[in-house]
Amino acid sequence: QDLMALHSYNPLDDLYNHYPHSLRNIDELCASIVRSHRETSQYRLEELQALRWKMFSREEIQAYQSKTVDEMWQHCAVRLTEAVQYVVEFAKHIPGFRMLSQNDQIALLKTGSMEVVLVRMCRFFNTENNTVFFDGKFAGTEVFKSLACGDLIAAVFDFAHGMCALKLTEQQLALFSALVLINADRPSLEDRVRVQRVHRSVEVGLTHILHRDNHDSLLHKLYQRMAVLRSLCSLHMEKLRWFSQRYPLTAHSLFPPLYKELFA
Ligand code: CLR
Repeated sequence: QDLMALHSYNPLDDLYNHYPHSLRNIDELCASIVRSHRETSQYRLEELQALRWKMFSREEIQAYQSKTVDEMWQHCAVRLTEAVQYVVEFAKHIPGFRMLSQNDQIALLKTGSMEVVLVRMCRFFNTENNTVFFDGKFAGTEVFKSLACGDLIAAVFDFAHGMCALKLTEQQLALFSALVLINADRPSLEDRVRVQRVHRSVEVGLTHILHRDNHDSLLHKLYQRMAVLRSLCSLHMEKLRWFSQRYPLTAHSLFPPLYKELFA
């Protein structure tokens, strides 16, 4: 009985014992996560590469800068919410995610979806001129001036820069995103053990991919990035609280429902 339980616990644990069937499971797990990432990533890398030098003109930048604080917040909240919706789709196709209770799926998305959006941001970032793809063109930090949270924007751009420096492949990025999302330390989880189990299998998958790519040393750096992500997201929440206090009406009636549901 116990042995059966142990065996069904997690076949991926056997990876480094070279059980052929577990290797196949890992490959399948990685393949599903990579497929899900690809199908929900909005733009292919080649497309973004081709758009790389499409920048906002001085007039367009000025138009963003002359928006009021609440207009610009609302605008960004809409953009962020779109990005979050793709992350929700991504999550649904991570093997094991749908098996979690609805409560736990929501708990993971509540704290993790913004982190995954920020991880994904590196695909949309041009390190040569520190710009991010936003509203169809590449935007520098000055475009976000009217949000009145320069420290958050600077930290987010910094993070994107650091992620780009790791030069992750799409597969590595897919597995890392899944690892960030399936985190057993999130508050208000019902079944931590089950989340931990899914987390472990994704971790084995990422380790496997990094090993195959001869990049084992990346794992440590990725764990460091996860700590930075956590602090960025609490800064985002702090700004959101500040904003909701100053502009309760916009926050209450003009923010997308999903944005409110996840972050408020
Ligand atoms: C991230 C990767 C997604 C596509 C995407 C959509 C919206 C972008 C986001 C990316 C990066 C961060 C972003 C956001 C819109 C506004 C936000 C540029 C590229 C900036 C940092 C402003 C945040 C403002 C909050 C404080 C409301 O697949």
